[in-house]
Parts: sequence; C-alpha cells; structure tokens
Amino acid sequence: MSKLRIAIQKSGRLYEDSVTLLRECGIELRNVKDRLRTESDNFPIEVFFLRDDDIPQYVEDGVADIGIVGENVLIEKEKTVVVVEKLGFGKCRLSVAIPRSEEWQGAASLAGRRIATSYPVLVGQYLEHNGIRAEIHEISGSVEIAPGIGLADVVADLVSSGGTLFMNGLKEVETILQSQAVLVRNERLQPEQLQLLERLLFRIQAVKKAKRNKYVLMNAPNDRLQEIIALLPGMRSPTVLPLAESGWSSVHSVLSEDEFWDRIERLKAAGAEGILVIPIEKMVM
Ligand code: PRT
Ligand code: ZN
Repeated sequence: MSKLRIAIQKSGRLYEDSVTLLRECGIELRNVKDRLRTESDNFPIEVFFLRDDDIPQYVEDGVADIGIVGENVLIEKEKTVVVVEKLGFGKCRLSVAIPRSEEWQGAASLAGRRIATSYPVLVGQYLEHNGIRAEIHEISGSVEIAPGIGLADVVADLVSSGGTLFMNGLKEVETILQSQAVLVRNERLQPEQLQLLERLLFRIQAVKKAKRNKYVLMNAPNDRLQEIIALLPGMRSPTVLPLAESGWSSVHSVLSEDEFWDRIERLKAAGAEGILVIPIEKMVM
C-alpha cells in the first residue's frame, strides 16, 4: 500500500510540536529517538527527520510528499511547493535590530551598512523593496553577536521573546516577516498521496479547531433560559437537560477562544451558575 512521506525537523524548535501534532492526529510513530526515518502502525505514513533548511528541497523534489517547516525557511529557500495549512506553532518574526544607542529613521538608516543575517534572500527583498543599498553578511548562527564583535553594524534575525536581542545590546526596530510553521506539499502529488493528505488535513483541522474551542456546562434557572441560550452558539444549538432540582436546567455548549471571557461574563450576569469549562480534544464538524 502506498504511503504519505512527511519531512519534519530532526531536532530543534519545530520538532516537538511537529511530532505532537501527528500524535494528536492519532498517528502513533515507532520509536522516534535518534532515527532518520520511522513509520506508523496505524496510518500509512513514513516520517523523515531532517534539518529544517533541507525540508523545502526534499518536498520540491518529491523525495518527501509533504513537510512541516517555518515560513521563514520556506521563503528563504525559494523552492516551489504548495502551502497547505498554517499550523499555529513555531511563531516568530524576522526583524531588523540595531545597537540600542542608535536612532532608527526607517529603512533609510540601513543605507551603506553591514547587515548580518542568516536570511540573505528575505533581507535582500526587503532592501530592494525599500530602494536601499546595503551589504548583507550571511552567517549561519549567533547572528546577534555580530555587531558586538565588529562583524556587522546591524542584524536581521529571528525574534520571539526579544530576550536574545536585549542581552546583546540590540533593539528590534522593524519586522520584515511574520512566520509560523506551515504544512507544505509537493506540487504534483499522486492521487493516492493526495487522498492521504486529505485524511491527514481533516484530522489536523479537527485538532486545531478543538484547541480554539472550549466545552462549557452551566446550571441555568428555567425562567432565564431563553436569554442564556441566546448567548451560546454551540455546534448546532446548545444542549439543554433538566436538573433534578425543579426550575433549573443544565446547558451545554461550545465557545471559541476569542469570545470566551466576554460570553462567560454575560452568562453569569444572565443568571447562569456553576459554569464548568472543559478542554476539547477533537472537533469534527
Ligand atoms: O538544525 P536545524 O537546521 O534543523 O535547526 P535550526 O537551528 O536552523 O532551527 P531552530 O530549531 O532554531 O528553529 C527552527 C524554526 O523555528 C525556525 O526556522 C523558525 O521558523 C522557528 N522559530 C520560532 C525560531 C524562533 N521561534 C526563535 N526564537 N527560530 C529561531 N529562534 C531563535 C532566534 O533567532 C534567537 O536567536 O531563538 C533565539 C531566541 O529568541 P528570543 O527572541 O526568544 O530571545
Ligand atoms: Zn536550520
């Protein structure tokens, strides 16, 4: 039977989240430690563990059918693959940072300066877009120390908390790219692989949706029921069950993250009591 071959990071910031996502999709992987490839007993998938930088190439070449990689790496590598889904982890941004003592007057401040970065393509595009000429120094790691040791004047590096820049006397002044991990696929997948990808994607979307939603239960006085139900969206409509105590009902529904606190406050104000909030594992619509 044919398999779906997926490339994920071997170790590093995307590894844990990538393996966890597959597990949450019900895909059990045989011992993943220190392996270059592994398979699953309960889904026709083969996993290749690679350096993140190599993933776009593997997927473009069709050595892997699909892959999980940061948008920053994907764009930098300029490979032709199809982005299937944003995965919501590995979030960071590629930013310009300058010594804290310097003033920033927009991209023009970079004219004629030496910029250290691991992302020469992205930085080159940014400079071109702004009509600025500057010198790009490509270095593969520890970009943040470049100004301190006189290798460059400024940097363009990945940032998440900003702590690394701060500790190196730098300040973030401009974002070139917002990035997160994405699922990518080869442009010309075989029908069997496309079908397997559809199955995987269906599961990924159910997992993502579940994370954005909570299951809520509450007790509601029957005379306020209409008001309370009106505050709850639910998958179709809320479930209402009578409580043992007359005059009260138990109301069950699903609330999304972005409206959660606002709704809870309004439900309380409408007379709901004993509100329980429960995480959802999967959500299939
Ligand atoms: O060995 P391999 O080549 O596979 O891994 P790698 O060392 O090239 O990459 P890795 O594991 O560091 O990162 C993989 C991907 O994670 C990146 O390509 C991004 O898409 C994503 N990501 C998310 C990050 C960060 N957040 C991040 N903070 N990648 C790197 N960083 C670095 C940042 O450059 C800084 O030096 O982490 C440091 C700490 O960041 P602060 O701002 O929190 O201090
Ligand atoms: Zn890398």
